[in-house]
Amino acid sequence: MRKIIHIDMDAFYASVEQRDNPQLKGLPVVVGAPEGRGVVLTASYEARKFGVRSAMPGREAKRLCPQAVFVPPRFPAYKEASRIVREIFHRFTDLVEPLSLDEAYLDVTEDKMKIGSALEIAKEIKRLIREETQLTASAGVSVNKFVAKVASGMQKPDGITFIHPSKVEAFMETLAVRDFFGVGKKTAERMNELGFFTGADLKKLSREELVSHFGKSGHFYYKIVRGIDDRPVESERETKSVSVENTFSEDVLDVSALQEELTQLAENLLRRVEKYQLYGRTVTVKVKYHDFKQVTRSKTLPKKVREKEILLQTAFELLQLTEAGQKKIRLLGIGLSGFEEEEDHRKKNGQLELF
Ligand code: TTP
Ligand code: MG
Repeated sequence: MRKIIHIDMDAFYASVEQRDNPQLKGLPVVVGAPEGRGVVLTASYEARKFGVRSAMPGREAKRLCPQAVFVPPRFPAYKEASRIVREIFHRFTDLVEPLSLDEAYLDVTEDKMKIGSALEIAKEIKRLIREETQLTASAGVSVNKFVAKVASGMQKPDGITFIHPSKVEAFMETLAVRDFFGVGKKTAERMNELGFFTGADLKKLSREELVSHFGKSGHFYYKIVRGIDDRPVESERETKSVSVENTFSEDVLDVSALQEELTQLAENLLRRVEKYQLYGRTVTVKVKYHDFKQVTRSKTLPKKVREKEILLQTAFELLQLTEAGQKKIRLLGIGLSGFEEEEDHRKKNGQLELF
């Protein structure tokens, strides 16, 4: 039996703004612009009372809550808070999987401090986060990622929710499908239309029925409604590469169409790289031809790749080293690896701070 914690900072960007500008404390704060085409990145809990939500147009937020204080985002401040929080996690375990700047899974089945109780560890982490960043986080504690993640959202803000191993299956039965993490709004609506409202409803279906209704995800639903989620917590250090790929609906010969696709893929890749803060020096292009033969071409650059132009230029060069244009292609992928230097850099930073 594993011990998994999911931690998620409360109203993260807005809380950092309230911390750094005490005049904002207790006020409805919206991170984002009130006009133009901008969207709300997040809102303080005071602003949420008025219905303001992430991803909503700024103008709508302004209409719902005219007295809200709008502030532009300050990403360096959020990254710094995130770095401190991650450093706290690593005092307890190296099995830390960040999902974004403000949330992570931790596997504390074996914890470095020999505390033993996952609930106690989560309490201690929350206390340290508050002490060292003046921010609050919510935690979910259970036996797998799925339940821990759902649990962390149940008593926000500043909450802690423990789902005891013996209660996991019952927890999944009563959970509404719209609260299933990973089930989008559309799928949840479809489930409701079919008469499935809770985990217990889904549990009545066979694996085959779930797959016929929901495709591949059916396999996951089959297990999760029984409280089973074996996905490991994958730590950053184990991440050897970040990649994205796409299979064309029809095989492609035209090089400019391939370049167009690479451009799209490069944008998606950089979004991921940014999200996980994993900058690598090695660019890889993967090509699968119409006959399913596959080749990869790689190039290691002198510096970590951060800019789209450099990534694309390298990817185009690598594409030329394949049979693109001569042989039809069914799949195109692009990846980044070689993060070691960045890790060293992090270690060095850590040492500098110690002295
Ligand atoms: P979340 O954890 O989803 O939200 P939150 O931390 O603001 O609030 P909660 O207490 O409900 O966890 O996202 C973390 C940060 O990511 C959030 O502060 C801002 C950013 N973000 C966006 O920029 N756009 C989005 O659509 C969402 C959902 C978040
Ligand atoms: Mg959050």
